[in-house]
Amino acid sequence: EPEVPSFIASKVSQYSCQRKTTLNNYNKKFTDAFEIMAENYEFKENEIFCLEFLRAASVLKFLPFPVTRMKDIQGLPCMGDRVRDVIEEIIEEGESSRAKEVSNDERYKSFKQFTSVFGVGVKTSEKWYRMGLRTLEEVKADKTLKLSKMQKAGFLYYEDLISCVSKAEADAVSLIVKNTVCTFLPDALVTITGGFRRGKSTGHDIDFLITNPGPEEDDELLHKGLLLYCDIIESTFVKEQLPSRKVDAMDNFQKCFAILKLYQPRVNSNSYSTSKNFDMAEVKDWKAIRVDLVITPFEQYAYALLGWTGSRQFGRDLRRYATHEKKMILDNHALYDRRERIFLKAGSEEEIFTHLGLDYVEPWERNA
Ligand code: 8DG
Ligand code: MN
Ligand code: MN
Repeated sequence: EPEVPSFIASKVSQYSCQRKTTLNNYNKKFTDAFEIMAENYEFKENEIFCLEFLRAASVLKFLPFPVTRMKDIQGLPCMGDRVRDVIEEIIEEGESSRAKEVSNDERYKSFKQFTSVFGVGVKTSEKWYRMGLRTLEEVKADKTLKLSKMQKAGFLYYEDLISCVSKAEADAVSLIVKNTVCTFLPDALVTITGGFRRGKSTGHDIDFLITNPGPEEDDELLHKGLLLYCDIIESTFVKEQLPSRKVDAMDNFQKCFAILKLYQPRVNSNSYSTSKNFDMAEVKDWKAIRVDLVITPFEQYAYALLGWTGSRQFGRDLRRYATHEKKMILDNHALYDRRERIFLKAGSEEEIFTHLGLDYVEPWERNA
């Protein structure tokens, strides 16, 4: 057998938080098909089938070799009949007819376009689709639609926002955010989270976590200039409340889903900035970039960091593991032990893994 000898399929955990998943994926042709299937179920609000395909994709991303025969997936968790059918067809035909059907499906194509706009989710897409709208051109042409402030910004900066954010842009924005935050809060800690912390080289946005060590919190920070578009959500966290049990719970931090105006380096310079190049007034010398800013109280920082680093699937499995294997409840604010009826404090991600009885998984191994 050519396979890695130490690999034992039956020992692979069903929880991605017990696996180390880096960015090198030997099974992209399978996982791409699964992700299309999962997205289509998400558009149909079928969470069970959606998660089934996302979990299967996550298991194959972890495999240290490419699957070439059905025997290769024997004993692996999360390989239900629907998943196996897709794998079998890809092995035999090179592609999945189901995934192909979905990607050509009118409803899927419309939802894919609609949800590519910042501020448009499944609910809005459903509404537009029911109204008979099929493309973004048709949406833009329909003057009777009442768009939210977020959606208007989404259309206004559409081209910039669908182009990926590069690591260089993320680093440039990071400097700007750090400088700006530090003029208001000199001791603040600003950390990139999300995909860039997991080692990805591109992203759809840049995620930041901001905390101020020490007693006082600054809930004015987000209200101070700098942004092209900013939808500020005030903190709704209530002390002593139990962590949320929902699979995909939103947290209660003060946060801001923003669009930042990043001035591009001009011809003879190679530095990014947020101040204008006056000699190039006619050409657009900036790019709109999606930025998530999350403000967290210092004592919740480790939990927020773990939650916002993702991946989404890794976070889901951490919470599922806590609930089903440890009788604990985990969210982005806290970990609650239901047996002991206490909140478990943590000053680092390592401590949270220890509380859960899990081996530590580095951020770049959380690409589940
Ligand atoms: P990408 O931007 O490169 O596409 O990938 P990403 O960085 O992994 O995804 P993301 O959508 O920016 O989300 C980053 C992590 O933040 C993800 O694991 C889920 C987590 N997260 C929360 N709360 C929320 C929330 O309210 N909204 C979003 N979008 N993500 C959240 O913990
Ligand atoms: Mn992100
Ligand atoms: Mn984000």
